[in-house]
Amino acid sequence: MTSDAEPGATGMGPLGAPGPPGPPGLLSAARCQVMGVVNVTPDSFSDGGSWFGADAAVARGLELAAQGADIVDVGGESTRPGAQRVSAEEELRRVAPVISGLAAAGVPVSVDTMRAEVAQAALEVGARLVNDVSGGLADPGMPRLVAQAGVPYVVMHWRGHSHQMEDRAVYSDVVSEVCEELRRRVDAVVAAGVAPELIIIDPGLGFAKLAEHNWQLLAHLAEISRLGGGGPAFPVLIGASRKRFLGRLLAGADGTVRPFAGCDDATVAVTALAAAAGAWCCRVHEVPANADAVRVGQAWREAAGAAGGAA
Ligand code: PMM
Repeated sequence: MTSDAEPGATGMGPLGAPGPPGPPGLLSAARCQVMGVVNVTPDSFSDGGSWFGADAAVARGLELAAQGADIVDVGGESTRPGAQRVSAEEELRRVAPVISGLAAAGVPVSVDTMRAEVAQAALEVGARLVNDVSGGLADPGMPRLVAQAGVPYVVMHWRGHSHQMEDRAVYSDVVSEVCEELRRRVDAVVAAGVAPELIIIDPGLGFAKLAEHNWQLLAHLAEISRLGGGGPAFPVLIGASRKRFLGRLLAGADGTVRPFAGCDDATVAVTALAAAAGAWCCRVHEVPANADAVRVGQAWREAAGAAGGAA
């Protein structure tokens, strides 16, 4: 079951502290990182339309960084269930000025894209990490591009584009199937030249997953970090923020799903638990309370004597 690819970090945090493992350089840290989200889209699930203009998006990214985001994730294409794709030109038109504005201000930026063409242009204007929700499946040119650029690469579990993913949320054992499918993606991107120590894995909460699948994955981060085998831990990124499974958990007595804006406290609870379990990063829409939560998770982890990755 173990992937041939071995991440560079083998258990201890990159600073030798009992933090989660992480890729070297810019993103190394002794505690779980906070990734603040800026969706430059008119139609993303929770914040679509809020930061659609470049100026508003840059201002929001600066605000998230000032509130404690370690990384700001900029995306120009909605991945909510049922969303239609936009052209690469439109995606780039949305994200490029935002990434260059934030990078010029010294903010570490990741680009949330499935397209190599967009990732390349984003890296040229200052992005320092590629967040690919398709794990290299949507654009076969992506792993090669990331390998050449030598930047950290988020490989997320994915079973198809937004219009297909609801039908594909079928598992007999979600944890082992996600681990196995992620392992195949990790092997493929390593074969394309990506350095294992620059790979971050992500179980892809809400992407071809029902609520019960998301909870199972969250409860098994250690297994996911090791891709279901006994090998070393990869850093794990968790994107639970404002997702519908939280709204369902918090549904009213009449069954009405809690709207996304009412799910920020539950997001913070997931962040604390994920950080305590050794997640490397949590991707969130609202930063301040999550920045506190990763510190709570880290203190908990240290008091429990945990060292290294998800455990
Ligand atoms: N979720 C969304 C977008 N990008 N990236 C990663 N790595 N992991 C995720 O779970 C993830 C992502 C969708 O969320 P949004 O549209 O509400 O921001």
